[in-house]
Amino acid sequence: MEGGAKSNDVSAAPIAQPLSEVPTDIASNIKYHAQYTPHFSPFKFEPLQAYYAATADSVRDRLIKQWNDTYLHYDKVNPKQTYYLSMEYLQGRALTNAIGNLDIHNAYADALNKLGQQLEEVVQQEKDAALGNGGLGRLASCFLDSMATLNLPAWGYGLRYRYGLFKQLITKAGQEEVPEDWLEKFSPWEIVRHDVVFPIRFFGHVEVLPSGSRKWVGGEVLQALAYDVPIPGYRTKNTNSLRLWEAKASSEDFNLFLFNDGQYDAAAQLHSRAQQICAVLYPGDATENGKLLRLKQQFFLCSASLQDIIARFKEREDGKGAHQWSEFPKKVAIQLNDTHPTLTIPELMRLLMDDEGLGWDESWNITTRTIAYTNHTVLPEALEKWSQAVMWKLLPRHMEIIEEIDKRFVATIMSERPDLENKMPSMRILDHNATKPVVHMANLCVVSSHTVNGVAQLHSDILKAELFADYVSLWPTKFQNKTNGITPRRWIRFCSPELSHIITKWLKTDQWVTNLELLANLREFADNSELHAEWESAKMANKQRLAQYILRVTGVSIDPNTLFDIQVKRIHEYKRQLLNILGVIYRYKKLKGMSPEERKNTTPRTVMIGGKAFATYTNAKRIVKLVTDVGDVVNSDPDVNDYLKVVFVPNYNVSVAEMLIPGSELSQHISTAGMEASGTSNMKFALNGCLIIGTLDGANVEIREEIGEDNFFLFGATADEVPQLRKDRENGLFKPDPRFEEAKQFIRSGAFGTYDYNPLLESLEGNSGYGRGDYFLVGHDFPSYMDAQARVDEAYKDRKRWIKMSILSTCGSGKFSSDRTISQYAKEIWNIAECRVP
Ligand code: T68
Repeated sequence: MEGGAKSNDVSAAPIAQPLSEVPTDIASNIKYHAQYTPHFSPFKFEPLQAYYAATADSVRDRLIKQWNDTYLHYDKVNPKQTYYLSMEYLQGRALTNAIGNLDIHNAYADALNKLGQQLEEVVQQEKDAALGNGGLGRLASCFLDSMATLNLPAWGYGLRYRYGLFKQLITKAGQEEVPEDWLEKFSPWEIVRHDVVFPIRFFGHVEVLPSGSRKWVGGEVLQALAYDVPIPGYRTKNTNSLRLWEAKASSEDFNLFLFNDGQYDAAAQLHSRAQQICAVLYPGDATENGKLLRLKQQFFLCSASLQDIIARFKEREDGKGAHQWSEFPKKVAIQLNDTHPTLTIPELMRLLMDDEGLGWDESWNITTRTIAYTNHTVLPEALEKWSQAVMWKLLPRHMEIIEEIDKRFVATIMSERPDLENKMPSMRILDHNATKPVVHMANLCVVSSHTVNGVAQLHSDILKAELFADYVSLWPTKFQNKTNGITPRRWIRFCSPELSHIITKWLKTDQWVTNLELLANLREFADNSELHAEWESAKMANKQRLAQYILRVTGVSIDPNTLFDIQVKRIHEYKRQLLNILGVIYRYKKLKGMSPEERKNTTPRTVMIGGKAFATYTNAKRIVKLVTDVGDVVNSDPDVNDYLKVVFVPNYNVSVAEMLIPGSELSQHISTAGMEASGTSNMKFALNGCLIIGTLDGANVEIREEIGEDNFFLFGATADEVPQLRKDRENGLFKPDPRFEEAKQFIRSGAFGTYDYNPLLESLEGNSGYGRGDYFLVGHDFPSYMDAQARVDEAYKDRKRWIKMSILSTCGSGKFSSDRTISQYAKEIWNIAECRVP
């Protein structure tokens, strides 16, 4: 489309409803929606109605205006655009973020007041959009925020799961999972695009046409229908899109004959198979589940997104005459968020060759210049491998293409680098020798992408030295690092307005919200007693708010005058929540043995642990149970109550994080070195002036560099030492610290109830084996962990020192803005530039 609006375009027509920022006008707009957008009865105006029927709809009006302007502008300028493909987005709530980004927070608060409602209460009505498992999904959402804020022409693509990540209930039995029905009523933030529908084929076979070209036919064909979610940038008109696909069957697939014959299920078979595709989010983090369905989901995302991208490319280029395929990589950058959307590679090849008639070489050239891949893990069990047999059945044409990519890759190596021949088994995409041959998705990504990146410096170094070492000698410039980041809007500006105002006051500007490096300028006030007082009182307000929340959701009363010590993340053995709770158990035992006078010299702590365990990950669930059992005993023990409380925070999600992080003083990022690719909550805590106790793992390394080693409580083995320590252990050379033995013995003694903790404790015993032999080195790191905790206790007693360290944590967090990360992707991988809506 050339030069903006088409003749039949109504988007630019004047609208009667002005998008005013005057509270009385906003209130009237809210009332208008309460009456004329009838989701609920207009005669009741309670927080739920105020949220759904009015505020979100009213805010959405504004977003839609900006959204249309953005789309038209990108259409007109036709810049190179990035498409971020991810199976997961952990968006959380949208309302606070939208009115914050649009800079109309106060106006909406006032308007709601006029209608007898409190904005704080209204925003709580929104359910989290939890279309992700953890860090990888939340990163994708932070990236969308930064791409819009930086005015980058970039879209996210994902799936519209009916049920997102499960809701976690904590009962006597431990964790229980129930479906999280985020669409129970509806989401006011999505707009269905009935005109954006693409066919998606599964199964079938390959036909050779008389011309010699090949065509994928038969099987079953479903429809992908687009739902768009607006992604507003901060204080900019640019409003990008997150396009989520939903699977549908068409009306022709409904068999009226069978239905009339009373065979109701058979009549709607394809409809029910379509529903399954987007029914649930894959339970991620290293599990083996619902293989075929997961593969269908992945292909669904890849095929729908590519058809959409190609259609847009053609439309924009044809406006300039006719499209040239050689232009495609100059207009389109595709980023694969881990290997989950790998099928983008053979699908793009197929669309170019079989539908567009291009040859192999040209298609390969276009594909490899378009696609880049981000790796998020080195855990072997999380590296995707798909059964070749399953792939041949579901995607026969794609398997032909993958075979050809593999064959050509092998041929190139043999002719150009015969020295790498013995590396072929680990470098090849297909393994033919195994009894159950698989496709190595990470290898397919490395071979077919122009750039591969890790998510923190240490992780990227490990990728180059280990997982992808053989490819590095082949393509030394293909590998990059892009240290993760977080959006400062959601993760401080909106979740901690108190601290944000103080920062703005002392920096005399609020520019830091989009230029986080400016936080470094606070350093000159790090000893200023006035700043200290303000800082401490903001932290205290956040702690009080958190204490009220904990009381409400757990019934446990915690004292804001104690040290708030938090570990929140998915429950996994490598993240070592077990190390944390063993430390707590040891602390409890020591407190019990002290006189009341001695106890008074200790630093009182409230330890909060939260996170979801994958439903069939038994040891992770045992850890949840242990934390709750320890909490029950400790919290009802009057001897220690003033000095220690232990809380399991249920149903950890984005909104809960927004409550916890601002109220934290110490947070634990204590994974076995080399196993956490980056971590991103460490950045959120540090930004909010929370000190970190941690290992030299993932982004911890860079955070410590930035905020200074004196302000970081370091312990534990380094990534280099880990392999040797495991070997030593196998050779019986490990000597456990008596404190570690004492803590385990205390659990065995039954101090925390009758639940059978032996299997969990056994994972720490023995000499070798995954799940045994203390693979995660809890025992090895325990003494240095306890020593680091003792340093924390001492530091906390010195209020002045602690507050200074807290301020310095915030000052040193400038690097960890996702704006920085995204600028680097834009320059160094995507080659895209700002395209600001005037
Ligand atoms: C996380 N990965 C990394 N994976 O663990 C974390 N896995 O260190 C890093 O900071 C973050 O990615 C962002 O880079 C995940 O969250 C998954 O959730 C996942 C999902 C499906 C399959 C496998």
